[in-house]
Amino acid sequence: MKRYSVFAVAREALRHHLGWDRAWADPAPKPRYDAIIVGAGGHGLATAYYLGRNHGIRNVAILEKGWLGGGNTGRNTTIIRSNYLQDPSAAIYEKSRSLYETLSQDLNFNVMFSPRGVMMLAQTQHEIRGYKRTAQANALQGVDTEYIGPERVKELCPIIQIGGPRYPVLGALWQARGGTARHDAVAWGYARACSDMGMDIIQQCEVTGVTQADGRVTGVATTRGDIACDKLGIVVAGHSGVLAQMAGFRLPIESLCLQALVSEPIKPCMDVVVMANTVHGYMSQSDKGEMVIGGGTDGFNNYTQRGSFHHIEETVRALVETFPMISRLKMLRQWGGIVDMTGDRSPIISKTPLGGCFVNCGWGTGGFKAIPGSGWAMAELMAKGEPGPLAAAFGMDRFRAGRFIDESVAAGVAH
Ligand code: FAD
Ligand code: PYC
Repeated sequence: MKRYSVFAVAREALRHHLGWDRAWADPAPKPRYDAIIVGAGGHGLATAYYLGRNHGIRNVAILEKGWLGGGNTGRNTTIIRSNYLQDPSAAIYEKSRSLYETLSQDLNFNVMFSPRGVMMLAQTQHEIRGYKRTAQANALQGVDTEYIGPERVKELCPIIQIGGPRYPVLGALWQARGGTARHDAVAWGYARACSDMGMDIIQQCEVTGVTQADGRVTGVATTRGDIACDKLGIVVAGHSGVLAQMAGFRLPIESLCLQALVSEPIKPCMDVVVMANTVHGYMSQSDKGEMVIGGGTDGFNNYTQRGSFHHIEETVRALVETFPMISRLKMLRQWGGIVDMTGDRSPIISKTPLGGCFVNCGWGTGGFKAIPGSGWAMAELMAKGEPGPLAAAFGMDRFRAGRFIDESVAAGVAH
């Protein structure tokens, strides 16, 4: 595949952009692969990419029932941070954040990583204590965060109303190297790199069954025929329970809808990301100028990708208190995605009771930021058959053993 560069852009500008290659191929499925990944979201594509790049396993298919990046990866509010409390979480999220720093260069695809800084507002005494504790834990973990006071919050984000009527801003947990990236570009960049390594990305191909013999996976049944494989990675977020059932085991996952909305584009007014977890809202400004807004999950399990009106109302009402200027904005679009929630709000990167079958799920409301680190860890698990240091704590056996990795506060999103 031709590399993207300033010279390539100049050359194509001179010939009416007729010389670009397709970013990824559209192959028919082969009868057999060394490894199959189900789900062409960010986590599935990143897993395939690091299987090829780090472990030399390239006879790989990524099967996607819809279009690549059309699940939560293309529906999220793109916040990237690593300010988690527990050591295993800080390790994988910080690995991920650091991979984001050079992802555009690694993939030769501009993922528009923007380390503009993320703040989590403290609006109660309880949050002040919680975020100070997190800042101290992060210092020990080598994650660069700090607790800042309200004046600094106002300086970093002038459109905030510090003295809100119900929930004044008392301070914030600030991560200067957190930020955002373009979500579609992350999926597209990994897809292009996978295709360039000779991997097959097969869209419109739904996995409908998992075949097995003598306790090991042998392949999958799909809407485009049966495909054999030695190893299977299930990376389907909100549909993890469905795939696990096909493979014959159960997962401690609940599927819920999380929704977001964007306003009409306005002039630049906010160059940091703000999460206000007590009032259930978070906001950033996209490069197009839209205010990108999200709230909490629906209060009931479901598989719709729509969301509900009362949540939009609650989110906007809460944010208007902290950002009065958004009351004047028209909202343009709203959508939902099905997030996969575990009880401890931490992911599962694990072997399963079925030999050769591995699962990566449970990223819930917070897995966009984790895509590179999760792909790295899942590829290592699939290649070696055992988890490496990044994934070791995230096995599904922790729910049986009671070794929870409680991140319900760091998850930062109401659920
Ligand atoms: P997905 O992108 O959902 O990919 C899974 C894929 O599997 C889908 O494309 C699906 O079609 C496919 N699939 C399912 N079943 C089958 C089958 N049977 N056969 C074949 N393919 C199948 N995270 C953050 O870090 N920061 C945020 O700001 C943030 N905001 C969010 C806002 C919203 C509104 C939502 C919904 C999520 C948000 N998240 C955020 C969470 C984040 O989006 C997800 O954790 C992450 O994108 C999950 O990626 P994935 O690759 O695991 O899943
Ligand atoms: O995990 O940072 C996060 C997040 C923000 C909005 C949704 N998830």
